[in-house]
Amino acid sequence: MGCNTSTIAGPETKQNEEVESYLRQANKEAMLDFRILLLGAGESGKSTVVKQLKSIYKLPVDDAELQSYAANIHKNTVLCMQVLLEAGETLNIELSNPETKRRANNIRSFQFEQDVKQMPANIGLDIEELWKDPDIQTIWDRRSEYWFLDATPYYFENIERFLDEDFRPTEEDCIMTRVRTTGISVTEFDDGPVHFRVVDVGGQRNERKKWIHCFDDVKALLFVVNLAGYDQVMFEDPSQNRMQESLTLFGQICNNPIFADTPTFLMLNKKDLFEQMIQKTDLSKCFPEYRGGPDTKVALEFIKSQFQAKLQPSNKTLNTHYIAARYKKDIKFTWDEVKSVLLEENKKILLKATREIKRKNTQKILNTSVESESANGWKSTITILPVTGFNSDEIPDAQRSRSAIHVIVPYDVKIRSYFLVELDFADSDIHSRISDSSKLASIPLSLESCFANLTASSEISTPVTFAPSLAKHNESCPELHCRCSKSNPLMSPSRFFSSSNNVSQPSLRSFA
Ligand SMILES: Nc1nc2c(ncn2[C@@H]2O[C@H](COP(=O)(O)OP(=O)(O)OP(=O)(O)O)[C@@H](O)[C@H]2O)c(=O)[nH]1
Ligand SMILES: [Mg+2]
Repeated sequence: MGCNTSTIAGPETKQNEEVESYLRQANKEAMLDFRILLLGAGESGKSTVVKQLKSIYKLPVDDAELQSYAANIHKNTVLCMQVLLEAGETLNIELSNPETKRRANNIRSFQFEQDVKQMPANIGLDIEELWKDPDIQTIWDRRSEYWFLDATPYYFENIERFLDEDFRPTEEDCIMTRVRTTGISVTEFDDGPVHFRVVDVGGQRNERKKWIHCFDDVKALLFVVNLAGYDQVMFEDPSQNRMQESLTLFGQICNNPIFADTPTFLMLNKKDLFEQMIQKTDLSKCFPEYRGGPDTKVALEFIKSQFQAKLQPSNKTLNTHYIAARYKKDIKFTWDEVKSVLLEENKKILLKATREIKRKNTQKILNTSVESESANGWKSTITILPVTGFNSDEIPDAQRSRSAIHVIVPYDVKIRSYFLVELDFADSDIHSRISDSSKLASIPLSLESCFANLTASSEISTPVTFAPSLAKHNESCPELHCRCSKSNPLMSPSRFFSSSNNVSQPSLRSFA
Protein backbone atom coordinates (compact mmCIF):
# COMPACT_ATOMS: atom_id res chain seq x y z
CA MET A 1 0.00 0.00 0.00
CA GLY A 2 1.39 3.35 -0.96
CA CYS A 3 2.12 6.22 1.30
CA ASN A 4 -0.42 8.97 0.90
CA THR A 5 0.86 12.43 0.25
CA SER A 6 -2.38 14.08 -0.72
CA THR A 7 -6.02 13.34 -0.51
CA ILE A 8 -8.83 13.02 -2.96
CA ALA A 9 -10.97 15.51 -1.18
CA GLY A 10 -9.00 18.68 -1.73
CA PRO A 11 -10.64 21.86 -0.53
CA GLU A 12 -14.12 20.44 -0.92
CA THR A 13 -17.06 20.71 1.36
CA LYS A 14 -17.05 19.60 4.95
CA GLN A 15 -19.34 16.78 3.97
CA ASN A 16 -16.73 15.40 1.61
CA GLU A 17 -14.11 15.61 4.30
CA GLU A 18 -16.33 13.61 6.60
CA VAL A 19 -16.89 10.99 3.94
CA GLU A 20 -13.20 10.79 3.28
CA SER A 21 -12.21 10.56 6.90
CA TYR A 22 -14.76 7.83 7.45
CA LEU A 23 -13.63 5.86 4.41
CA ARG A 24 -10.02 6.26 5.37
CA GLN A 25 -10.75 4.27 8.49
CA ALA A 26 -12.36 1.53 6.51
CA ASN A 27 -10.67 -1.67 5.46
CA LYS A 28 -8.79 -1.87 2.22
CA GLU A 29 -11.34 -4.15 0.61
CA ALA A 30 -13.97 -1.55 1.24
CA MET A 31 -11.96 1.16 -0.45
CA LEU A 32 -13.00 2.60 -3.74
CA ASP A 33 -11.21 1.09 -6.65
CA PHE A 34 -10.44 3.58 -9.42
CA ARG A 35 -8.84 2.37 -12.64
CA ILE A 36 -7.08 5.10 -14.55
CA LEU A 37 -6.05 4.32 -18.10
CA LEU A 38 -3.05 5.94 -19.77
CA LEU A 39 -3.10 5.85 -23.53
CA GLY A 40 -1.09 7.52 -26.26
CA ALA A 41 1.37 6.75 -29.01
CA GLY A 42 4.83 5.32 -28.34
CA GLU A 43 7.23 7.65 -26.51
CA SER A 44 4.52 10.13 -25.65
CA GLY A 45 5.52 9.82 -21.99
CA LYS A 46 2.94 7.47 -20.43
CA SER A 47 5.47 5.48 -18.42
CA THR A 48 7.16 8.72 -17.39
CA VAL A 49 3.86 9.87 -15.89
CA VAL A 50 3.66 6.59 -13.98
CA LYS A 51 7.21 6.97 -12.70
CA GLN A 52 6.34 10.42 -11.40
CA LEU A 53 3.21 9.11 -9.69
CA LYS A 54 5.29 6.39 -8.03
CA SER A 55 7.60 9.08 -6.77
CA ILE A 56 4.74 11.33 -5.60
CA TYR A 57 3.21 8.43 -3.67
CA LYS A 58 6.64 7.39 -2.42
CA LEU A 59 6.39 3.87 -3.73
CA PRO A 60 9.72 2.28 -2.93
CA VAL A 61 12.31 1.65 -5.64
CA ASP A 62 14.38 -1.34 -4.64
CA ASP A 63 18.02 -1.99 -5.47
CA ALA A 64 17.25 -4.38 -8.30
CA GLU A 65 15.07 -1.75 -9.94
CA LEU A 66 17.77 0.88 -9.56
CA GLN A 67 20.30 -1.45 -11.13
CA SER A 68 17.98 -2.06 -14.02
CA TYR A 69 17.62 1.72 -14.52
CA ALA A 70 21.41 2.04 -14.49
CA ALA A 71 21.79 -0.72 -17.08
CA ASN A 72 19.11 0.79 -19.29
CA ILE A 73 20.58 4.25 -19.15
CA HIS A 74 23.89 2.84 -20.37
CA LYS A 75 22.12 1.03 -23.21
CA ASN A 76 20.10 4.13 -24.09
CA THR A 77 23.28 6.20 -24.32
CA VAL A 78 25.02 3.84 -26.71
CA LEU A 79 21.87 3.32 -28.77
CA CYS A 80 21.37 7.07 -29.16
CA MET A 81 24.84 7.55 -30.61
CA GLN A 82 24.41 4.54 -32.89
CA VAL A 83 21.16 6.09 -34.15
CA LEU A 84 22.95 9.36 -34.96
CA LEU A 85 25.73 7.60 -36.80
CA GLU A 86 23.29 5.55 -38.86
CA ALA A 87 21.24 8.65 -39.64
CA GLY A 88 24.45 10.39 -40.78
CA GLU A 89 25.02 7.60 -43.30
CA THR A 90 21.43 7.77 -44.55
CA LEU A 91 21.64 11.53 -44.87
CA ASN A 92 25.09 11.30 -46.49
CA ILE A 93 26.73 13.49 -43.89
CA GLU A 94 30.45 12.80 -43.97
CA LEU A 95 32.52 12.65 -40.81
CA SER A 96 35.47 14.74 -41.87
CA ASN A 97 37.73 14.28 -38.83
CA PRO A 98 39.67 10.95 -38.94
CA GLU A 99 39.60 10.74 -35.15
CA THR A 100 35.82 11.14 -35.26
CA LYS A 101 35.65 8.40 -37.89
CA ARG A 102 37.69 6.07 -35.69
CA ARG A 103 35.48 6.72 -32.67
CA ALA A 104 32.36 6.35 -34.81
CA ASN A 105 33.54 2.91 -35.99
CA ASN A 106 34.07 1.86 -32.38
CA ILE A 107 30.52 2.80 -31.54
CA ARG A 108 28.99 1.21 -34.64
CA SER A 109 30.58 -2.13 -33.93
CA PHE A 110 29.93 -2.08 -30.18
CA GLN A 111 27.39 -4.50 -28.78
CA PHE A 112 26.57 -5.16 -25.17
CA GLU A 113 27.63 -8.64 -24.28
CA GLN A 114 25.20 -10.69 -22.31
CA ASP A 115 25.29 -9.88 -18.60
CA VAL A 116 27.39 -6.76 -19.22
CA LYS A 117 25.33 -3.88 -17.98
CA GLN A 118 27.77 -1.00 -18.20
CA MET A 119 29.30 0.50 -21.29
CA PRO A 120 33.08 0.30 -21.13
CA ALA A 121 34.83 3.55 -20.24
CA ASN A 122 36.45 3.88 -23.69
CA ILE A 123 33.03 3.61 -25.37
CA GLY A 124 31.67 6.29 -23.06
CA LEU A 125 34.61 8.52 -23.85
CA ASP A 126 34.12 8.03 -27.59
CA ILE A 127 30.47 9.03 -27.31
CA GLU A 128 31.34 12.09 -25.26
CA GLU A 129 33.86 13.23 -27.88
CA LEU A 130 31.59 12.41 -30.81
CA TRP A 131 28.83 14.57 -29.37
CA LYS A 132 31.18 17.57 -29.54
CA ASP A 133 31.99 16.98 -33.19
CA PRO A 134 30.47 19.53 -35.64
CA ASP A 135 29.46 16.82 -38.13
CA ILE A 136 27.60 14.91 -35.47
CA GLN A 137 25.89 18.18 -34.51
CA THR A 138 24.85 18.62 -38.15
CA ILE A 139 23.26 15.17 -38.04
CA TRP A 140 21.53 16.10 -34.78
CA ASP A 141 20.19 19.32 -36.34
CA ARG A 142 18.44 17.24 -38.99
CA ARG A 143 16.76 14.99 -36.45
CA SER A 144 13.29 15.69 -37.80
CA GLU A 145 14.24 13.39 -40.70
CA TYR A 146 14.87 10.26 -38.66
CA TRP A 147 13.73 8.63 -35.47
CA PHE A 148 15.68 9.37 -32.29
CA LEU A 149 15.10 9.32 -28.53
CA ASP A 150 14.05 12.64 -27.00
CA ALA A 151 16.41 12.19 -24.08
CA THR A 152 19.46 11.93 -26.38
CA PRO A 153 21.15 15.17 -25.21
CA TYR A 154 20.46 14.28 -21.58
CA TYR A 155 22.34 10.99 -21.90
CA PHE A 156 25.33 12.55 -23.68
CA GLU A 157 25.60 15.46 -21.30
CA ASN A 158 25.63 13.21 -18.24
CA ILE A 159 27.88 10.50 -19.58
CA GLU A 160 30.79 11.28 -17.27
CA ARG A 161 28.59 10.65 -14.28
CA PHE A 162 27.19 7.44 -15.77
CA LEU A 163 30.73 6.13 -16.15
CA ASP A 164 31.50 6.62 -12.50
CA GLU A 165 32.25 3.30 -10.81
CA ASP A 166 29.79 4.03 -8.02
CA PHE A 167 27.12 5.31 -10.35
CA ARG A 168 23.65 5.15 -8.84
CA PRO A 169 20.89 6.66 -10.97
CA THR A 170 19.31 9.79 -9.53
CA GLU A 171 15.57 10.26 -9.60
CA GLU A 172 15.96 12.38 -12.71
CA ASP A 173 18.04 9.66 -14.37
CA CYS A 174 15.26 7.17 -13.71
CA ILE A 175 12.71 9.54 -15.20
CA MET A 176 14.82 10.06 -18.31
CA THR A 177 15.59 6.38 -18.84
CA ARG A 178 13.70 4.99 -21.77
CA VAL A 179 12.27 1.51 -21.58
CA ARG A 180 9.69 0.69 -24.22
CA THR A 181 6.56 -0.71 -22.61
CA THR A 182 5.34 -4.00 -23.90
CA GLY A 183 2.03 -5.40 -22.72
CA ILE A 184 0.13 -3.85 -19.86
CA SER A 185 1.51 -2.70 -16.55
CA VAL A 186 -0.53 -1.68 -13.52
CA THR A 187 0.69 0.53 -10.70
CA GLU A 188 -1.38 0.63 -7.53
CA PHE A 189 -1.48 3.07 -4.66
CA ASP A 190 -3.91 4.49 -2.15
CA ASP A 191 -5.05 8.03 -1.77
CA GLY A 192 -7.52 8.68 1.01
CA PRO A 193 -10.44 6.37 0.45
CA VAL A 194 -9.45 5.53 -3.09
CA HIS A 195 -7.33 2.67 -4.28
CA PHE A 196 -5.91 3.73 -7.62
CA ARG A 197 -4.85 1.33 -10.35
CA VAL A 198 -3.00 3.20 -13.03
CA VAL A 199 -2.85 1.15 -16.20
CA ASP A 200 0.07 1.83 -18.55
CA VAL A 201 0.23 0.24 -21.97
CA GLY A 202 2.74 0.04 -24.77
CA GLY A 203 1.97 2.82 -27.26
CA GLN A 204 3.72 1.55 -30.37
CA ARG A 205 1.48 0.31 -33.17
CA ASN A 206 2.07 -3.40 -32.58
CA GLU A 207 1.15 -2.93 -28.90
CA ARG A 208 -2.20 -1.27 -29.47
CA LYS A 209 -4.16 -4.43 -30.16
CA LYS A 210 -3.76 -5.23 -26.47
CA TRP A 211 -5.42 -2.01 -25.37
CA ILE A 212 -8.92 -3.34 -25.73
CA HIS A 213 -8.33 -5.56 -22.69
CA CYS A 214 -8.09 -2.47 -20.50
CA PHE A 215 -11.16 -0.59 -21.65
CA ASP A 216 -13.64 -1.84 -19.06
CA ASP A 217 -14.49 0.01 -15.91
CA VAL A 218 -12.18 2.97 -16.53
CA LYS A 219 -12.74 5.90 -14.18
CA ALA A 220 -10.58 8.35 -16.14
CA LEU A 221 -8.73 8.31 -19.39
CA LEU A 222 -5.40 10.11 -19.63
CA PHE A 223 -4.32 10.53 -23.22
CA VAL A 224 -0.68 11.55 -23.50
CA VAL A 225 0.72 13.36 -26.54
CA ASN A 226 4.30 14.22 -27.37
CA LEU A 227 4.16 17.92 -28.30
CA ALA A 228 7.60 17.72 -29.83
CA GLY A 229 6.15 15.18 -32.23
CA TYR A 230 4.96 17.92 -34.56
CA ASP A 231 8.43 17.84 -36.09
CA GLN A 232 9.37 14.21 -35.49
CA VAL A 233 8.83 10.91 -37.23
CA MET A 234 7.72 7.66 -35.72
CA PHE A 235 9.93 4.77 -34.69
CA GLU A 236 7.61 2.22 -36.33
CA ASP A 237 7.09 4.23 -39.48
CA PRO A 238 9.67 6.94 -40.29
CA SER A 239 7.39 8.28 -43.00
CA GLN A 240 4.71 9.24 -40.48
CA ASN A 241 4.67 12.41 -38.38
CA ARG A 242 4.24 11.67 -34.66
CA MET A 243 1.73 14.44 -33.98
CA GLN A 244 -0.50 13.40 -36.86
CA GLU A 245 -0.37 9.82 -35.62
CA SER A 246 -1.39 10.99 -32.15
CA LEU A 247 -4.31 12.96 -33.54
CA THR A 248 -5.63 10.00 -35.49
CA LEU A 249 -5.20 7.73 -32.51
CA PHE A 250 -6.95 10.20 -30.22
CA GLY A 251 -9.91 10.36 -32.60
CA GLN A 252 -10.20 6.57 -32.60
CA ILE A 253 -9.93 6.18 -28.86
CA CYS A 254 -11.93 9.07 -27.54
CA ASN A 255 -14.88 8.48 -29.82
CA ASN A 256 -15.11 4.87 -28.76
CA PRO A 257 -18.59 4.57 -27.19
CA ILE A 258 -17.07 2.79 -24.21
CA PHE A 259 -15.46 6.10 -23.17
CA ALA A 260 -18.52 8.25 -23.89
CA ASP A 261 -18.98 9.11 -20.22
CA THR A 262 -15.39 8.70 -19.09
CA PRO A 263 -13.68 11.89 -17.95
CA THR A 264 -10.90 12.45 -20.43
CA PHE A 265 -7.66 14.30 -19.85
CA LEU A 266 -5.45 15.38 -22.68
CA MET A 267 -1.87 15.62 -21.48
CA LEU A 268 0.13 17.58 -24.01
CA ASN A 269 3.57 16.51 -22.89
CA LYS A 270 7.20 17.50 -23.43
CA LYS A 271 6.40 21.18 -23.26
CA ASP A 272 10.06 21.81 -22.44
CA LEU A 273 11.10 20.50 -25.84
CA PHE A 274 8.21 22.17 -27.60
CA GLU A 275 9.12 25.62 -26.25
CA GLN A 276 12.59 25.31 -27.77
CA MET A 277 11.46 23.76 -31.02
CA ILE A 278 8.76 26.29 -31.80
CA GLN A 279 11.39 29.02 -31.97
CA LYS A 280 13.13 27.20 -34.81
CA THR A 281 10.48 25.21 -36.64
CA ASP A 282 7.08 26.65 -37.40
CA LEU A 283 4.04 24.65 -36.43
CA SER A 284 2.77 25.02 -39.99
CA LYS A 285 5.24 22.27 -40.88
CA CYS A 286 2.76 19.89 -39.27
CA PHE A 287 -0.43 21.96 -39.64
CA PRO A 288 -0.22 23.96 -42.91
CA GLU A 289 -3.20 26.10 -41.86
CA TYR A 290 -1.42 27.36 -38.71
CA ARG A 291 -0.62 31.10 -38.77
CA GLY A 292 0.28 31.85 -35.15
CA GLY A 293 4.05 32.03 -35.47
CA PRO A 294 6.49 31.11 -32.68
CA ASP A 295 4.29 32.22 -29.78
CA THR A 296 4.22 29.14 -27.52
CA LYS A 297 0.83 29.95 -26.03
CA VAL A 298 -0.82 30.46 -29.40
CA ALA A 299 0.77 27.32 -30.77
CA LEU A 300 -0.35 25.24 -27.78
CA GLU A 301 -3.90 26.53 -28.03
CA PHE A 302 -3.91 25.63 -31.70
CA ILE A 303 -2.78 22.07 -30.98
CA LYS A 304 -5.41 21.75 -28.29
CA SER A 305 -8.09 22.86 -30.77
CA GLN A 306 -6.93 20.19 -33.22
CA PHE A 307 -7.50 17.50 -30.61
CA GLN A 308 -10.76 19.01 -29.45
CA ALA A 309 -12.00 18.96 -33.05
CA LYS A 310 -11.52 15.19 -33.13
CA LEU A 311 -14.12 14.68 -30.44
CA GLN A 312 -17.62 13.62 -31.41
CA PRO A 313 -19.86 14.91 -29.98
CA SER A 314 -17.65 17.93 -29.68
CA ASN A 315 -19.38 19.07 -26.49
CA LYS A 316 -17.63 16.41 -24.42
CA THR A 317 -15.37 18.14 -21.91
CA LEU A 318 -11.72 17.67 -22.62
CA ASN A 319 -9.50 18.55 -19.68
CA THR A 320 -6.30 19.72 -21.29
CA HIS A 321 -2.94 20.11 -19.55
CA TYR A 322 0.32 21.34 -21.00
CA ILE A 323 3.03 19.51 -19.13
CA ALA A 324 6.57 18.32 -19.06
CA ALA A 325 6.27 14.91 -17.44
CA ARG A 326 9.97 15.02 -16.66
CA TYR A 327 9.11 17.56 -13.96
CA LYS A 328 7.33 16.14 -10.95
CA LYS A 329 5.51 19.39 -10.15
CA ASP A 330 3.69 19.24 -13.50
CA ILE A 331 2.43 15.75 -12.82
CA LYS A 332 1.47 16.60 -9.28
CA PHE A 333 -0.58 19.54 -10.45
CA THR A 334 -2.27 17.57 -13.21
CA TRP A 335 -2.94 14.62 -10.93
CA ASP A 336 -4.60 16.89 -8.38
CA GLU A 337 -6.88 18.08 -11.14
CA VAL A 338 -7.64 14.50 -12.15
CA LYS A 339 -8.53 13.69 -8.56
CA SER A 340 -10.76 16.69 -8.13
CA VAL A 341 -12.68 15.89 -11.32
CA LEU A 342 -13.00 12.30 -10.14
CA LEU A 343 -14.26 13.43 -6.80
CA GLU A 344 -16.93 15.55 -8.44
CA GLU A 345 -17.88 12.76 -10.85
CA ASN A 346 -18.00 10.13 -8.14
CA LYS A 347 -19.56 12.06 -5.31
CA LYS A 348 -22.61 9.85 -5.39
CA ILE A 349 -20.48 6.71 -5.42
CA LEU A 350 -18.43 8.00 -2.52
CA LEU A 351 -21.53 8.65 -0.47
CA LYS A 352 -23.03 5.32 -1.45
CA ALA A 353 -19.80 3.61 -0.51
CA THR A 354 -19.89 5.30 2.86
CA ARG A 355 -23.25 3.82 3.58
CA GLU A 356 -22.18 0.46 2.25
CA ILE A 357 -19.11 0.39 4.42
CA LYS A 358 -21.14 1.32 7.46
CA ARG A 359 -23.59 -1.41 6.68
CA LYS A 360 -20.78 -3.94 6.36
CA ASN A 361 -19.25 -2.83 9.63
CA THR A 362 -22.59 -3.08 11.30
CA GLN A 363 -23.07 -6.61 10.05
CA LYS A 364 -19.64 -7.47 11.26
CA ILE A 365 -20.53 -6.72 14.84
CA LEU A 366 -23.96 -8.29 14.73
CA ASN A 367 -24.32 -10.51 17.74
CA THR A 368 -21.05 -9.41 19.19
CA SER A 369 -21.14 -10.14 22.87
CA VAL A 370 -18.82 -9.29 25.66
CA GLU A 371 -18.99 -10.64 29.15
CA SER A 372 -17.71 -8.54 31.93
CA GLU A 373 -17.57 -8.51 35.69
CA SER A 374 -17.61 -5.14 37.37
CA ALA A 375 -15.85 -4.10 40.54
CA ASN A 376 -19.02 -4.43 42.54
CA GLY A 377 -19.46 -8.03 41.41
CA TRP A 378 -22.13 -7.52 38.78
CA LYS A 379 -21.71 -9.80 35.86
CA SER A 380 -22.95 -8.38 32.63
CA THR A 381 -23.18 -9.35 29.01
CA ILE A 382 -23.40 -6.69 26.41
CA THR A 383 -24.74 -7.61 23.05
CA ILE A 384 -24.69 -5.11 20.29
CA LEU A 385 -26.90 -5.49 17.32
CA PRO A 386 -27.68 -2.96 14.66
CA VAL A 387 -30.89 -1.07 14.61
CA THR A 388 -31.64 1.03 11.60
CA GLY A 389 -34.43 3.52 11.73
CA PHE A 390 -35.70 2.09 15.03
CA ASN A 391 -37.44 -0.71 13.27
CA SER A 392 -38.21 -3.29 15.90
CA ASP A 393 -38.71 -5.96 13.23
CA GLU A 394 -35.02 -5.93 12.62
CA ILE A 395 -34.27 -7.22 16.07
CA PRO A 396 -34.14 -10.99 16.21
CA ASP A 397 -36.77 -12.49 18.46
CA ALA A 398 -34.18 -14.40 20.36
CA GLN A 399 -32.64 -11.14 21.41
CA ARG A 400 -35.93 -9.50 22.26
CA SER A 401 -37.19 -12.20 24.51
CA ARG A 402 -34.18 -12.06 26.78
CA SER A 403 -34.52 -10.34 30.06
CA ALA A 404 -32.27 -7.43 29.51
CA ILE A 405 -31.97 -3.73 29.59
CA HIS A 406 -31.96 -2.04 26.25
CA VAL A 407 -30.02 1.06 25.61
CA ILE A 408 -30.02 2.86 22.36
CA VAL A 409 -26.67 4.34 21.52
CA PRO A 410 -26.62 6.74 18.63
CA TYR A 411 -24.12 5.22 16.29
CA ASP A 412 -24.15 7.77 13.55
CA VAL A 413 -26.24 10.83 13.72
CA LYS A 414 -25.98 11.61 10.04
CA ILE A 415 -27.45 8.42 8.70
CA ARG A 416 -29.66 7.89 11.75
CA SER A 417 -28.56 4.38 12.46
CA TYR A 418 -28.31 3.24 16.03
CA PHE A 419 -27.11 0.35 18.03
CA LEU A 420 -29.29 -1.46 20.37
CA VAL A 421 -27.20 -2.31 23.34
CA GLU A 422 -28.59 -5.08 25.39
CA LEU A 423 -27.34 -5.25 28.91
CA ASP A 424 -27.83 -8.67 30.29
CA PHE A 425 -27.08 -8.53 33.97
CA ALA A 426 -26.55 -11.67 35.94
CA ASP A 427 -27.88 -9.93 39.01
CA SER A 428 -31.58 -10.78 39.08
CA ASP A 429 -32.32 -7.84 41.29
CA ILE A 430 -31.14 -5.45 38.64
CA HIS A 431 -34.53 -4.01 37.76
CA SER A 432 -35.27 -2.82 41.24
CA ARG A 433 -31.80 -1.33 41.46
CA ILE A 434 -32.22 0.71 38.36
CA SER A 435 -35.73 1.85 39.06
CA ASP A 436 -34.22 4.80 40.81
CA SER A 437 -32.25 6.71 38.25
CA SER A 438 -29.96 8.15 40.91
CA LYS A 439 -28.57 4.66 41.48
CA LEU A 440 -27.61 4.37 37.85
CA ALA A 441 -24.38 6.13 38.53
CA SER A 442 -22.97 2.80 39.68
CA ILE A 443 -23.73 1.09 36.39
CA PRO A 444 -21.50 3.00 34.01
CA LEU A 445 -18.39 1.57 35.65
CA SER A 446 -19.25 -1.84 34.38
CA LEU A 447 -20.46 -0.43 31.10
CA GLU A 448 -17.21 1.27 30.57
CA SER A 449 -15.12 -1.86 30.74
CA CYS A 450 -17.55 -3.73 28.54
CA PHE A 451 -17.60 -1.09 25.93
CA ALA A 452 -13.85 -0.87 25.91
CA ASN A 453 -13.57 -4.56 25.19
CA LEU A 454 -16.22 -4.41 22.60
CA THR A 455 -14.65 -1.54 20.82
CA ALA A 456 -11.39 -3.37 20.50
CA SER A 457 -12.89 -6.60 19.32
CA SER A 458 -15.31 -5.13 16.84
CA GLU A 459 -12.98 -2.56 15.30
CA ILE A 460 -15.66 0.02 15.74
CA SER A 461 -14.29 3.35 16.70
CA THR A 462 -15.50 6.44 18.42
CA PRO A 463 -19.25 6.59 18.08
CA VAL A 464 -19.88 3.63 20.37
CA THR A 465 -17.33 4.74 22.90
CA PHE A 466 -18.80 8.19 23.33
CA ALA A 467 -21.51 7.02 25.61
CA PRO A 468 -19.41 5.28 28.24
CA SER A 469 -16.90 8.07 28.23
CA LEU A 470 -19.69 10.38 29.28
CA ALA A 471 -20.83 7.96 31.91
CA LYS A 472 -18.18 8.64 34.50
CA HIS A 473 -18.89 7.42 37.97
CA ASN A 474 -19.24 10.80 39.63
CA GLU A 475 -20.96 12.58 36.83
CA SER A 476 -24.61 13.21 36.85
CA CYS A 477 -26.37 10.38 35.18
CA PRO A 478 -26.16 10.81 31.43
CA GLU A 479 -29.27 10.75 29.40
CA LEU A 480 -28.35 7.37 28.01
CA HIS A 481 -28.71 5.77 31.39
CA CYS A 482 -31.85 7.65 32.29
CA ARG A 483 -33.42 5.95 29.38
CA CYS A 484 -32.14 2.70 30.77
CA SER A 485 -34.05 3.17 33.89
CA LYS A 486 -37.30 3.82 32.17
CA SER A 487 -37.14 1.08 29.63
CA ASN A 488 -38.94 -2.13 29.83
CA PRO A 489 -36.65 -5.10 29.16
CA LEU A 490 -39.00 -6.65 26.70
CA MET A 491 -39.93 -3.49 24.96
CA SER A 492 -38.96 -3.12 21.37
CA PRO A 493 -36.62 -0.27 20.62
CA SER A 494 -39.14 1.52 18.47
CA ARG A 495 -41.32 2.02 21.51
CA PHE A 496 -38.55 3.68 23.46
CA PHE A 497 -39.37 6.82 21.63
CA SER A 498 -43.11 6.60 21.57
CA SER A 499 -45.03 9.14 23.61
CA SER A 500 -46.75 6.43 25.70
CA ASN A 501 -43.37 5.34 26.98
CA ASN A 502 -42.78 8.83 28.22
CA VAL A 503 -39.21 8.76 27.00
CA SER A 504 -38.33 11.46 24.60
CA GLN A 505 -36.05 11.17 21.61
CA PRO A 506 -32.50 11.43 22.92
CA SER A 507 -30.76 14.67 22.48
CA LEU A 508 -28.13 13.59 20.01
CA ARG A 509 -26.10 16.62 20.87
CA SER A 510 -25.18 15.07 24.19
CA PHE A 511 -23.38 12.19 22.48
CA ALA A 512 -21.47 14.11 19.88
N1 LIG B 1 12.42 16.21 -22.56
C1 LIG B 1 11.41 15.47 -22.09
N2 LIG B 1 11.47 14.14 -22.25
C2 LIG B 1 10.42 13.44 -21.77
C3 LIG B 1 9.32 14.03 -21.12
N3 LIG B 1 8.46 13.05 -20.77
C4 LIG B 1 9.00 11.90 -21.19
N4 LIG B 1 10.19 12.12 -21.78
C5 LIG B 1 11.08 11.14 -22.35
O1 LIG B 1 10.43 10.51 -23.43
C6 LIG B 1 10.86 9.17 -23.54
C7 LIG B 1 9.67 8.26 -23.72
O2 LIG B 1 8.89 8.28 -22.57
P1 LIG B 1 8.06 7.01 -22.08
O3 LIG B 1 7.42 7.42 -20.82
O4 LIG B 1 8.89 5.81 -22.09
O5 LIG B 1 6.98 6.92 -23.24
P2 LIG B 1 5.77 5.89 -23.34
O6 LIG B 1 4.59 6.66 -23.78
O7 LIG B 1 5.62 5.11 -22.11
O8 LIG B 1 6.27 4.98 -24.53
P3 LIG B 1 5.81 3.45 -24.86
O9 LIG B 1 6.08 2.66 -23.65
O10 LIG B 1 6.62 3.03 -26.03
O11 LIG B 1 4.37 3.53 -25.20
C8 LIG B 1 11.67 8.87 -22.31
O12 LIG B 1 13.03 8.87 -22.62
C9 LIG B 1 11.37 10.02 -21.38
O13 LIG B 1 12.45 10.34 -20.56
C10 LIG B 1 9.32 15.45 -20.96
O14 LIG B 1 8.42 16.05 -20.40
N5 LIG B 1 10.39 16.10 -21.48
MG1 LIG C 1 5.80 3.13 -21.72
